[in-house]
Amino acid sequence: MTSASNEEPSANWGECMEAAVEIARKAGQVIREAVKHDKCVTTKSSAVDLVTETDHLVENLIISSLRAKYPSHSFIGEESSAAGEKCCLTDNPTWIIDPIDGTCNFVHSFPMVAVSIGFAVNKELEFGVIYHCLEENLYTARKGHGAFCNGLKLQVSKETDLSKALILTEIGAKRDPETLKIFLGNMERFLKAHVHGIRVIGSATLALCQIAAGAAEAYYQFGLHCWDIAAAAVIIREAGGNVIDTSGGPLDLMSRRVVAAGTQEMANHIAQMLETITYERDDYNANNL
Ligand code: LIP
Repeated sequence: MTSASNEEPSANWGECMEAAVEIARKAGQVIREAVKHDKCVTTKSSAVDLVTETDHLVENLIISSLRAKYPSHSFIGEESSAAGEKCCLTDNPTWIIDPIDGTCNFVHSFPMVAVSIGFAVNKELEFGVIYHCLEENLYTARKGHGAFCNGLKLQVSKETDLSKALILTEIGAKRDPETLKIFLGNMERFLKAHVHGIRVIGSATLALCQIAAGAAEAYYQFGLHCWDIAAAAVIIREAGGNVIDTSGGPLDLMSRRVVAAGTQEMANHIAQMLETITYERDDYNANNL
């Protein structure tokens, strides 16, 4: 079956996913070695939005390796975007890469650190690979082919009752008083609804993988990026789950916000209780240059 806007047959995506797995494992080796040593840390959008030389090294390793195999494809990378490269999704086959998700964890040698590689064609997510490199857990999913962790099939939680839910979230990089007030207000609303608990693990991709694995019922966040969501969205959907916008509508990959849950009912519960924190879209620059 040929895809609508470009000539490559979608059957190629299986081969592309194998290439993503291979380079994610190589990137994981680099991170496992680097985590043992002192890190040269700088900041980006805020004092808590950290980046290290290893983030740049790993992103260059992943993009140069994939670009050599697929020169006609497009690439969106966290650090290339931070350096000013356009971040926009076209119909062209596009790789969406977070070289080190959980950079703050990496800086502290806290084990929730992952490599995330998503792939989209015609703006449709086709597959996702997330490698929890410090624990050597490989999460993979391809549209229509199911989701797996180290080859074992993943299944989301089927819980629909909010008062039986374990929820994950992240604070993001904005820590101004207004943002903190809304963030803590959202958490308070769920705690008052007697959810079983709320967890913050410092890695959006690995938190989302817990939803795919059925280890928690829901995840919500404002302030994450398309490279935090792309791969995980395919993995959760192929594990039987739902990934939507915080308004309850369809996911907008560039909107910097997401709700993911095992069931549609749980996703709707979460969305209805959230007060929005606004962030500039990832494709803001692309649309305004
Ligand atoms: C991190 C996300 C986390 C978010 C952080 C940061 P990074 O990604 O995983 O959810 O709270 O602000 O965006 O920067 O480590 O790739």
